[in-house]
Amino acid sequence: MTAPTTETDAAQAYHAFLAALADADEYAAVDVAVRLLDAGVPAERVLLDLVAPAQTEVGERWARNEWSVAQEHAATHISERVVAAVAAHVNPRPTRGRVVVACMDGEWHALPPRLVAEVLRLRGWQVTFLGASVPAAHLVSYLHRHDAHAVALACALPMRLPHAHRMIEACRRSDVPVVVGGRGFGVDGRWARRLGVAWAPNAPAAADLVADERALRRVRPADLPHLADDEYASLVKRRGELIDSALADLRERVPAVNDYTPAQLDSTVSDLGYIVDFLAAALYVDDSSLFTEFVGWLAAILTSRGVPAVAVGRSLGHYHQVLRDFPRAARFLADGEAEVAGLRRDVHR
Ligand code: B12
Repeated sequence: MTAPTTETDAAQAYHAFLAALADADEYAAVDVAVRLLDAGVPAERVLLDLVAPAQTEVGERWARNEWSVAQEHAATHISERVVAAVAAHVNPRPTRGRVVVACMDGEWHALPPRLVAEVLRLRGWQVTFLGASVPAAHLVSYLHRHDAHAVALACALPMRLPHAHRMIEACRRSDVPVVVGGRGFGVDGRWARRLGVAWAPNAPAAADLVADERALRRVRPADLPHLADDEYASLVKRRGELIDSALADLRERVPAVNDYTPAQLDSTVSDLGYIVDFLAAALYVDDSSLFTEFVGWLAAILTSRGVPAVAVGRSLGHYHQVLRDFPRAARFLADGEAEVAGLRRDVHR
């Protein structure tokens, strides 16, 4: 391959990389990355301009039901191999303090923070990457045993925000400054601000923040006075009962549900659970847009798999009825129902 000195070369490399992911050809994918490095492209750019956008595209293809879960898993595995190959190719020696990078408890999207970890390493930090789903107690005991300059915590799913907050607080109690990132905090980091923690939109910004300890510590406290209404806590307590009643309601109103295969039933129960979990997270940060964004996403995912958006609207309506004495939850559910109704209008236009 020729040196990617022009935009066209970079675009060609990206297409070759995506094609390698689509063919589950790890050798071709590693070749594309290594050739870019050999042509003088900085490792950081290979990670952020090749691997990161390709992974986002993998997600889009899965969401549109063009790629199966198996294809997504294969592609992600290859991207992980490529990140390891890039890291081994450059392999800088640390000259700065230790930064611990970890995923929140229950968070399995380890590749995005792995990219952040590699960028920090490239910039001279000694990085300990703890990977997916790290329980808060284990993270804290690790921080106590190792002198960390900072901890970087990743969250890809907004429904994990209440857990994220507990984890951030646990790190704070150990007096280690925290930076967070990932799609779970919102595209503009607005939910990180609500939780009172420094946020970075991408790996380079995270590296800049980590290098500026005063900025890292200069954050406004969490802003969660609404939690006093107990809606979040009650919803979490009633999770199982809510899902059971929503399923019973679906069985009664949509007879086809009674003929679902065990796998279809499983994903229906998961979706009913996601609705409760995203609603709980929205209540936690007191932001209806967290819930409506999720509803739009869920409707799109189901529609691309042949399930009409009206099914989501029906379950939202059920939860709305059951939770009518919870003013904030009822308002968020009404917003969600309006979102689904808007999507249906768009489809029929
Ligand atoms: C691969 C993948 C998985 C893999 C992860 C494997 C792994 N080793 O990482 C597996 C199969 C485990 C998975 C599972 C699920 N996934 Co998934 N996944 C993805 C996918 C396709 C790619 C993730 C990725 O690597 N992105 C590339 C990175 C580079 O992008 P990025 O997140 O924007 O990262 C940049 C910034 O956000 C920031 N950043 C990111 N992390 C951090 C951390 C710190 C500390 C900082 C400072 C900055 C920072 O810097 C990065 C680079 O500059 C995404 C699609 C997507 N758009 O990301 C879906 C996606 C995130 N997954 C999704 C879903 C729904 C799920 C599941 C719920 C699916 C299911 N039904 O089971 C589960 C949940 C599992 C869990 N509890 O965590 C949805 C989330 C939608 C939503 N409404 O929130 C997405 C968006 C797919 C989609 N298009 O719908 N997934």
